[in-house]
Amino acid sequence: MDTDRMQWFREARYGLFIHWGLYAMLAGEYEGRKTDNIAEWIMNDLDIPVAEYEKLAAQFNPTEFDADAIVRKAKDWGMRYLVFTSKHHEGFAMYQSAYSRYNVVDATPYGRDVVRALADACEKHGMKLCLYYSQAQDWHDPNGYRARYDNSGKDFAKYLEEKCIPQLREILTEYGAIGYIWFDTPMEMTRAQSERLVELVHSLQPDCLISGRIGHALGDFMTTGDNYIPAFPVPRDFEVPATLNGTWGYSRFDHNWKNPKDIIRLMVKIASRGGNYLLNIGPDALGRVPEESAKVLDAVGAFLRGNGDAIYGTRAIPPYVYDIDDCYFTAKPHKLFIHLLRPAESLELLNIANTPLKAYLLDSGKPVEMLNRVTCEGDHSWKFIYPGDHAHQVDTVLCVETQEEWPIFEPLR
Ligand code: FHN
Repeated sequence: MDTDRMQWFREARYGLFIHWGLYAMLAGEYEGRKTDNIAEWIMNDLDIPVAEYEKLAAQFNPTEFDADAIVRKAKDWGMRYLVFTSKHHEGFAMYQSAYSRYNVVDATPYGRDVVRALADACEKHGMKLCLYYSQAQDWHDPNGYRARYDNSGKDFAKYLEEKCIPQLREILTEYGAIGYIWFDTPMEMTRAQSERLVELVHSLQPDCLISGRIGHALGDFMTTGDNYIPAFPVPRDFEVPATLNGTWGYSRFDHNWKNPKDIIRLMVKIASRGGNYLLNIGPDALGRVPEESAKVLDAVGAFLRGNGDAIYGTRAIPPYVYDIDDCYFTAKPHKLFIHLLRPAESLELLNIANTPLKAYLLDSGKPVEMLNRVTCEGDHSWKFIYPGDHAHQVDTVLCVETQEEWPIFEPLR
């Protein structure tokens, strides 16, 4: 894989996903019926007819939406890129499209191009912009695929030629450099069709990456299942798309929020296995970010301000042989970061054969007492004594600078 094109992605490690479309207006309920699935699927799951669902556009007026504030927040939260749903499965474009009037500028009283507002704000604040585009499912277009429906009578090739490809061309030519296109749910697309989209993207923006959900393993990086994290270090680039509660689009019923501790733990696990964490917010009908999301992300942002060096730009390292409760490793050249996600006064690690140069708490730089010895069983042993005031941190990150570039984890003998 071309390393230069991938460089920003590998460094970033943490991105903001934004799911926003007409579904935000229903917020998980249509005509008194609640959906028991993710909120952005409500049109499909409650069988809302196209002619009814599209009426939502005539009321879409998110006067509280502030692209600049969201991008500033994303920076504050420590995110290094932002991914916005330019068109989700519902088929509604959140930018002005010449190929379908079913878009946020031409079909709503709001009349403003949301992708444009985000692109401008990203450019202003130095944030990498990426766009989600649902290339196969389009529940508004008569020839777009629809999960759990009979798609046999559809002319999918026509949909590709007349909507998907022209719209991709628009988002790749009108909004400046795009970090990647996040394709999703390829369904029955053939390999040739997926390849055609890959070629299109690369012909318009050679550096633009492609998500794993293009299908047929043609992505520049692998996309895991939603909220699924690999159990082991992965030898190729990957990203984990994930929710803060149980839905991507806004739902007024879902209050099952993860807490900052959950998120930090997941972030550390994902980084230690070599991946990026793409964490979602779902603004409501007025364009407001749910307060609960912001609160959690604020706390994670505070953690990253002190400990970001142990996440950004880290690389997957070989598995460590012992299972130490709540302990994970991340690394970059000559630095091994030891994350301990529980209170402790001390920690002993066996079978690390590096030559340590110094050990300190990452957030404060405070030196940590370290005993480096060989046990009578013949194993290397590192023992750390934590300063008392760090006993109750969510994640106490120790940095051990080592003479060798990468950790030397010894096998069991
Ligand atoms: O169907 C979508 C879903 O609505 C959401 O966009 C997620 C994000 O990864 N992707 C699909 C399901 O995997």
